[in-house]
Amino acid sequence: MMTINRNILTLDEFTIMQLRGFPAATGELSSLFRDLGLAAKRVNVEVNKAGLVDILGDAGSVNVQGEDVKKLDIYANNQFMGVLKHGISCAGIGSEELDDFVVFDDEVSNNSKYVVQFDPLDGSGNIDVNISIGTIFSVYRRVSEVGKPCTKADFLQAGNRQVAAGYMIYGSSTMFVYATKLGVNGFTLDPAIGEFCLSHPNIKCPSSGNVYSVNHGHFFRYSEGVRNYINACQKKDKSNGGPYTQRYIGSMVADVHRNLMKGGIFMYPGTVDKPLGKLRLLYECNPFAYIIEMAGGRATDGKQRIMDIQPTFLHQRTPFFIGSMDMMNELDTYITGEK
Ligand code: AHM
Ligand code: MG
Repeated sequence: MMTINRNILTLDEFTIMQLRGFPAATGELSSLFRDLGLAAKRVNVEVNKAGLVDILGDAGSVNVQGEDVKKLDIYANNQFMGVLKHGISCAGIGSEELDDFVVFDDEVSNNSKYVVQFDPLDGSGNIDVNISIGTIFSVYRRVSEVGKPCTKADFLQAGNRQVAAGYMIYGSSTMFVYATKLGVNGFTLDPAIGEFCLSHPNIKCPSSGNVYSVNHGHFFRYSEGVRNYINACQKKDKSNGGPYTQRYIGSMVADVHRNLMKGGIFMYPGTVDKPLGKLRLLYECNPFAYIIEMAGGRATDGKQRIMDIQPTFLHQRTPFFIGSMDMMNELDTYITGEK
């Protein structure tokens, strides 16, 4: 008789088991994760063969941010938008690749509880050079009336109203990590069976670490407080938790994933010429802020909690500081000029 290995829990099994503890759960959130997992598997296949087929390279257009769009960005956007549109849980989306929010407006979607915002392929400048990239997503319960098309107000909610958030990393292995108020869990894709399997249960971010991640090339354009903190990182020694190591992949999903697992701090500060930095609040910073807080860390814009910022438009940018609790607290003392 075949024995079933109950040590292995698939994403679906885990999510259904975890969420059925809630009397009000209708299965829509588990269904949403299943849809996102399906899109991620499709994107993973294309990312893995990016060097082989003519899907690699510029699509010859620029996105709404004025950046080159890679073909895989478009492919990933279409996959995520497609599964959400045809699923039963999502009434509309916001995406880095699209000018405006998309209201699905069909009978099933209008009766769905959630809206989702995502960056379908973050760090896509790294595709050509075979470096890890990822997908980032954020889930909100609608504030508009279910049964009708969703509205802009559903998308422009502060991050502290997220119901769930997560990311997929297409790296040396492919992972799907998501957070709900029940905690943060990570699933690794088993390519042999094509399933995400629970591999990193109940992820907690160590309260301190020795990695700092920042683009040093912009050093002289950062504020004095940020420069002072970076200098302090370089001077750390055994007496005060050091020495520190600098790691910056240029792919936020990979940088923040490493720091989440091992402890560390990631910074994308504003600069003299770009005071709001580069990263987008709704589909890059808010989801990671939710995940890190659920794992015991913190995320700010240098002044306030990221998730307390009231968004005003889809592609809004913000300076971003995220990581281990003690390191974030120390950063604060430099930014506020205490040190
Ligand atoms: P993208 O959304 O265009 O891919 O840009 C976001 C990426 C992040 O993953 C990464 O942390 C950052 O851009 C790197 O930017 P820089 O090269 O300016 O340091
Ligand atoms: Mg991005």
